[in-house]
Amino acid sequence: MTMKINQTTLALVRGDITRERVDAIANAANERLMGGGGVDGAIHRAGGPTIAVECSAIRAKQGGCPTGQAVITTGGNLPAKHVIHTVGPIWRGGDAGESELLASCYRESLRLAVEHGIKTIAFPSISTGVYGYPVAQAAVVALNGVKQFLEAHDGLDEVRFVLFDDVTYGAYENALATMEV
Ligand code: AR6
Repeated sequence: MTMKINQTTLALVRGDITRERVDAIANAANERLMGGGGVDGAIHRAGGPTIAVECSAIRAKQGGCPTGQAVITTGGNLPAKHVIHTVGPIWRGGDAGESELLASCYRESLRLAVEHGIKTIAFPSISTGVYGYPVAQAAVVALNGVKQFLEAHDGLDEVRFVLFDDVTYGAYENALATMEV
């Protein structure tokens, strides 16, 4: 499923983000940039140790990455040249600023991408695994966050959501179908 927002294609696909041939993939990281399970573990395994080396340099310099922010490293052995690590909110029931923080993840990742001349970027569904954000709600926040950014900024050819399972893909498909263009 795809949609065009100004000059940028917004696409939804099912798949494993570590295999995507794009300039950058986003990682659903934690504040310490320590690696972990889920998509974070898969990215570090597939990309090899240079990603963790660069994460540890960022940790030494600025202590990590606050929730809602993003940092960039090499993609190591991945087909993608860069990994943009962003830290989604842990779901606490919805009244703890979760939606603003989740929208910020997408916005800050895209801002960093444009700054680095990245033309194509893939996102996983941030926060909807270990961090427990309900996927139907997260999909609306994610797609609207990306849409708002693309309406205000040129420079990206494609933003692709790479969704790992049918339930997640379905939630994003529903959210995109009901999104106003
Ligand atoms: N490609 C695309 N999506 C994937 C892949 C993959 N290879 N593997 C898993 N997913 P999660 P979070 C999906 O838990 O909720 C880590 O330990 C997964 O099915 O990876 O933001 C970090 O270090 C789900 O739909 O991220 C943090 O501590 C989505 O990615 C914490 O988990 C996000 O699930 C972050 O939790």
